[in-house]
Amino acid sequence: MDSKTKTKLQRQAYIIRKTALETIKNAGSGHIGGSFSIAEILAVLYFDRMRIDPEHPDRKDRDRLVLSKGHCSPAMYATLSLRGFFPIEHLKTFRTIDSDLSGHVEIHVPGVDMSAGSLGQGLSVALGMAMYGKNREMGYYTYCIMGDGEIQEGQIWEAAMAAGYFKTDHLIAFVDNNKLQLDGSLEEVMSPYPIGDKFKAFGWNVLEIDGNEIEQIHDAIALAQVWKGKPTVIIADTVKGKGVSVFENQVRFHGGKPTESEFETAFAELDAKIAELED
Ligand SMILES: Cc1ncc(C[n+]2csc(CCOP(=O)(O)OP(=O)(O)O)c2C)c(N)n1
Repeated sequence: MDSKTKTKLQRQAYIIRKTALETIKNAGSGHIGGSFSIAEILAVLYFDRMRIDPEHPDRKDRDRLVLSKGHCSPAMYATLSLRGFFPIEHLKTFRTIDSDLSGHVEIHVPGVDMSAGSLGQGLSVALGMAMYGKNREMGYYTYCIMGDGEIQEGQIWEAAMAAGYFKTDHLIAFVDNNKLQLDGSLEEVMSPYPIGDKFKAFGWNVLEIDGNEIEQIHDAIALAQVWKGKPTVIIADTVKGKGVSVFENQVRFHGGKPTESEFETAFAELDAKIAELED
């Protein structure tokens, strides 16, 4: 990857964070930590690797993405609006009663391939989409983003077992390994580690990367796309709340609301980063 593209995508990740935070501030609620940890993954997917067409969000040969950790809708909706699926203005309706932009991702929104919010279900759905495409040789890839806390759910492992058994290449899953869940660290609550060995045991290719590093995300996806006969899981080591000093690694910002001064600090830091990454 050339350095210009890398800087462009890094900047895009920070624009996603800023747009997500504006959306959350306007609504008065929304999940910051897990939205911020996946900003680079979304930037690389939606602004580089995915075959998508915002003018025709339902075209049959598009790549699909299931945001299984559906509470991270602020990042997803920011990404989709910035990519042109719907007007950025529409984000102002987030979490209002008549809006399609609810607190967890909804399939009615252009660009969203699956509703999610009840954790643990997304990998099963992504597997179904991937098998459909593979059996019909449609050539598209299906991506799934899961939380590291989310993989405590049993249904994930049923899907993992089936995906390995059916040799479902074209299925590329991410585990957003930000090490925190709703009310503490994974180690304190119920450790799923070592995650890679568990997926390997079910017949997956396993890649472990720094999930806030653009180039590593890009290269892992490119590698996963050429592997045949196995699904791939990319275990993305990330920081919850990444990019803003007051949010990083703070369990309070899983879903908690910042104070006015924390919002101010956050926007100042995000603006500085976006300016620093300017062409
Ligand atoms: C089945 C289910 N149980 C509980 C919840 C409430 N919940 C929302 S987010 C969350 C924590 C998820 O942790 P993780 O997957 O690590 O998410 P992240 O840190 O990336 O935000 C929980 C328990 C839920 N949405 N679904």
